[in-house]
Amino acid sequence: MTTSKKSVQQLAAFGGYPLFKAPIHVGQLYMPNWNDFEDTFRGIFKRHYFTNHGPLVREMDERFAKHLGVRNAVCVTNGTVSLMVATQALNLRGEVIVPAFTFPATVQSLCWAGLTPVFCDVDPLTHNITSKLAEPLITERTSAILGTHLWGRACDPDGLQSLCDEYGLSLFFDAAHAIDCTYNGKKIGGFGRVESFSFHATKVLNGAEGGCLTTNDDALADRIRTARNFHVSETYARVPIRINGKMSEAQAAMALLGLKGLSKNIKKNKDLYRIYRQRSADWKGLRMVDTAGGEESNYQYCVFEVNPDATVLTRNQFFFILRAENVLARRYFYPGVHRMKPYDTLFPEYLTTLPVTDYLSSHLLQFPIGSGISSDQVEHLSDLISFLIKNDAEIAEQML
Ligand code: T4K
Repeated sequence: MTTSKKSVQQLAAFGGYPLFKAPIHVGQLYMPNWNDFEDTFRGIFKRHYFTNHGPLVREMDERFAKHLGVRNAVCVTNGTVSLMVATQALNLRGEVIVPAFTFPATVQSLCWAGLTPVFCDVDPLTHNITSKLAEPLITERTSAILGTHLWGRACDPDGLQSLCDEYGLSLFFDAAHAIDCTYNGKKIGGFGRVESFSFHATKVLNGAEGGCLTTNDDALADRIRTARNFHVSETYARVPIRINGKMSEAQAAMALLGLKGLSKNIKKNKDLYRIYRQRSADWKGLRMVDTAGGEESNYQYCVFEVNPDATVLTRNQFFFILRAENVLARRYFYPGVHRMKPYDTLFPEYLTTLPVTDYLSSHLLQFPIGSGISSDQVEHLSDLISFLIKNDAEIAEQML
């Protein structure tokens, strides 16, 4: 049960009762059907086979490749290890151009491989790096560009591919947000040399943890399969170093059920996204970001931009007011990776060269969406936001 706010004093931030009794999260948190889960796990118990490329992992590799329409999918432990394995399989060296407006894993996977990240600013509309922004950063030390399809919106695949072809660079993508998103109507998964997905519990395809590399390059797929494990190798391609990045049977069981429920899950996201879009049409100072850009999307992230010219409430004030009401909105990605340790001291030059990244990281807010919340809850939350916007001056004054 929720009670709508009639006065500013009733806001939980000022001592009132929270709008929601239990916290509501931004994550997808898709739960498979319990009986299906039990059946799948019974199979694991019966086979006494838990890891090292078991039948469920192989099935997930095959099904995910088919689902995306790519030649190879290689499942791994998580989306971070996935990127680390990609750097080894691609045999990169020197510098890699990468956004700072992304989850830290995108950049840190490069550092684990001894590569130097070169931070590129992002486009204010798509929130992604582009060929135009990346080209001036290319030096003789550059070996690759790693783009993130942020919020599932494609990261200039054509422009970046032409640029990489021209300069002889490898292009790969962090597609952690982009399962079932398209570019020019084609599913993300086959762009660049390799794409890296995440099946984290908060993602649209929940493997509890898990990740996957997809590529149409068979030789590269062999190197990825070699790099993801130490002992039981299916392939004997040469890679600089290897890691235990294997997906377990338990993860594959969850991931397969996640794949089964994917379209239902995306439909739910889309329905909730529509409610937010309708309700936010007259929200002065809060603009819903178009994460689909006219393509198919999984609507995994519901992103709003706070416009300081149209409301006196800051992004952080919205964030703390909502937290008090048990709405655990998120400030992805704050701060930009260039402002995190160790990059702020290693590369202080970026503190002044990424204006769009800095703007976005201090003005965006992600609202709850996904299987864990209902349309009623989104309506109640929307009522609350409308109330905050209507009373922004009084609230801001009380927050001083
Ligand atoms: N590249 C990009 C662009 C990424 O966004 C990510 C991960 C990666 C690479 C790396 O992929 P992985 O190595 O993670 O596979 C979350 C996720 O942990 C992370 O996977 C994700 N991106 C990132 C954007 O969000 P947190 O720390 O902000 O959120 P977390 O895990 O606390 O979860 C969000 C909310 O969901 C919480 O309020 C609590 C709730 N929750 C979470 C979990 C895990 C639950 O209720 N149950 C749960 O089991 O990072």
